[in-house]
Amino acid sequence: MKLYRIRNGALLQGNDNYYHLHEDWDALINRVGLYGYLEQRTQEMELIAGSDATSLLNTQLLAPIGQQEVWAAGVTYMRSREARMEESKDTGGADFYDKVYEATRPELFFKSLPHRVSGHGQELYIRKDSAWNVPEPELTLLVNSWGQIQGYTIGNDMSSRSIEGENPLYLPQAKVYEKSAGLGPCLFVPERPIDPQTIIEMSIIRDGRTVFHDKVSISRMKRSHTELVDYLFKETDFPFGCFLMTGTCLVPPGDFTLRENDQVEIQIGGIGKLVNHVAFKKG
Ligand code: DO4
Ligand code: MG
Repeated sequence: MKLYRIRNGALLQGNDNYYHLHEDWDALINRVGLYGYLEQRTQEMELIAGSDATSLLNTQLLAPIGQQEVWAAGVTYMRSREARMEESKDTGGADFYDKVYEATRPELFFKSLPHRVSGHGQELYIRKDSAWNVPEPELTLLVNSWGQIQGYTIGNDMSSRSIEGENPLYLPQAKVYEKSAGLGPCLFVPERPIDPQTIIEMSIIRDGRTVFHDKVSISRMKRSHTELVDYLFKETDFPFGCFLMTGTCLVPPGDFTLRENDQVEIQIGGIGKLVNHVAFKKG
């Protein structure tokens, strides 16, 4: 099942039918047994026409987030470990990435408050004080207050590799700034955990041309989703639940940096496609 956040509630898509739920988003998504609840709602609710659903999605779609914090895991794939070691080798930071890839405790960092998140079709920013900027396509978990994974969405962990590479202590500035996190287009709420063979794919389009394209299976991740969630919830409460980005495996070549007006398209099997265009913060 897919759940879209729209201005006036939520749009539920199940078995190719659409239902308009007039419910508070935070209460709706932060529940035990979200799949079962949505399935029950499809029995009770009246269907809405496909054309009405399309028009709601075209005009009222929001990022699928209410009051949840967004967290992220890092160096969960070998490709990220290698890229990070390369970018920080001249400044002596490389060892940290190698160690965290092997360590029992994962790298988890705070990524975003809800107001800095962009949804499908909205802008994402690159920093003006950074010369090397990349998108990071990441399967993102929706976790309820009880630490249970209830759904999945597509995340873009926008990053400044020059700032992070200069010194690992600059990580928060490389990762957290206005419009540095993309989430959407919907929450995918399956009956069972997502298929490990699921493919994540990214294209970057510049002036109508594809300048980067690659794809990978999420089965290449070193850690399990539950392991990441268990660490995140060890000493931290999430009254509204939270989102957890699970790390990137798709890294453009070292000489690639994002430019204004680039279009970033991230696709994950079962969820859909998240499209954002790149801009600078105004002012
Ligand atoms: O350690 C830096 C960040 C890593 C990250 O964001 C990733 O691997 O996706
Ligand atoms: Mg990342």
